[in-house]
Amino acid sequence: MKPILWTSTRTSGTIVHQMAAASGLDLDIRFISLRKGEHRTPDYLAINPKGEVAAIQLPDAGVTITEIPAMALWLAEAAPQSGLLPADPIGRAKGMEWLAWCHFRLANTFSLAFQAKRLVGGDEAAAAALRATAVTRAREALAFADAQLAKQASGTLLGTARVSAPDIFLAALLGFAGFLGVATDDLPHLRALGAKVAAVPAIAAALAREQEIG
Ligand SMILES: N[C@@H](CCC(=O)N[C@@H](CS)C(=O)NCC(=O)O)C(=O)O
Repeated sequence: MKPILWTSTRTSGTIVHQMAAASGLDLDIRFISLRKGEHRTPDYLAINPKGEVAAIQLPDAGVTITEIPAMALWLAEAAPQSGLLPADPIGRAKGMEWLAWCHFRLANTFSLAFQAKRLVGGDEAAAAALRATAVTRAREALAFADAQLAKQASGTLLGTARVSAPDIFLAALLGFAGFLGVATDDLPHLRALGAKVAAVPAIAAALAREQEIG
């Protein structure tokens, strides 16, 4: 049986959907609705007990892989020609380093802004303060990434000609910053990376599919 990518549009699952598209692998991509609670059904919890998207289910192995860096690693291993991660040990470790960096920023910065009200139990003033702090931290993180990208003639995080999994993740954080109203006009290297990722035909097709689904 084909591996199955369980995801949901306009969530962190979109990051894995883009990586899966860039891998060129023949995956069965299944979208579920968080709004309808489809991630909390017994059937889905049997696949991913965390009740979250994304998840890559490997029916033949009887295993489900979760957490973006782990899913990126599996995709890179399953599609070694994709360039999702470099093949050499140092390049691969640096790729994992950037995936971990993006993942940590997503959890401790961007998510705080998106979920501020829920995290503070509905208190509007506390939510506004948390959101403001998170937005400042998001801006700092993106400025750091822009400065690192400036050192690479390739314009990619790992100095590769093709976009890698960390590039896809970082470009998604740039997109999230747009939703949060974080100014990024003065981060040209990051914006150029965002355009480079969006121009990869398989990634553009994946994003267009998500738009269609809504
Ligand atoms: N650490 C997880 C985060 C997954 C996650 O939080 N997914 C969210 C969507 S962005 C979700 O499924 N939320 C369901 C819920 O909170 O009930 C990862 O790397 O994939």
